[in-house]
Amino acid sequence: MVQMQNKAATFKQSLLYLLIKPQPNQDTTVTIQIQDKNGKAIEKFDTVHEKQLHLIVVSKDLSFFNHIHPDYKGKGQFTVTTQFPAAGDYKVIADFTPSGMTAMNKSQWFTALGSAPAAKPIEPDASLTKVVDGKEVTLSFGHLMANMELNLNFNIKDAQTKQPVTDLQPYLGAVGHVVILSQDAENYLHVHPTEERAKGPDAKFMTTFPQSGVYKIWGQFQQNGKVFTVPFTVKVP
Ligand SMILES: [Cu+2]
Repeated sequence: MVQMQNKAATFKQSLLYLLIKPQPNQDTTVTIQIQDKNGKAIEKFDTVHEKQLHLIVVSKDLSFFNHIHPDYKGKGQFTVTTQFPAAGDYKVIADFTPSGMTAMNKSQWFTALGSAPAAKPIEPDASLTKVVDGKEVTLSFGHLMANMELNLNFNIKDAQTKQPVTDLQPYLGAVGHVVILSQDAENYLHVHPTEERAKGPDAKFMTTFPQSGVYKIWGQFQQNGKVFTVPFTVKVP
């Protein structure tokens, strides 16, 4: 993909047109054009979790995760300025609901030019308790298996005092937002909060893992006006 240097990379799908000038470590404008099979712009989108478009950006090894919200410019076009931390392959996933249609996601791989750092291995976590931004977060499941709806629970404590956190603020209209991808980033799972108005210490969600394998899960929550993101890697038997 070296020939893309100094040129924008463009991708076309029936519903998505991504325009990216992929440069690592500097402001990069991502333009998303959403259109129908005939190339006609889709112009109306439902607001879902407070936004018309949710954009997830991950590195190929899933070590980098970003969840951003492009601005709607009209005529099916959204833009956002963001940064990609290093050279290498990234997947951009657009999650949106054209008015009158069901929620959908469209994605595209692209490459930020330069010499990419070595990929980090994607290995299941030995412990499902993580400390992030002073919070100790423990992930638990009802019964972890493929192809069956199951509950995920994030229990959140203050890492220092071990006191339960009970003042989570709504983030995107709910107690939190959870993104799950299969190890190869091909499966993007829909996750729904089951108690949207909860404030902690527990945040509960539901999803279905389509098949056994390794998945990465990012839970995002807000306290004191700040969003924190907790990653977990699990193996679904
Ligand atoms: Cu979002």
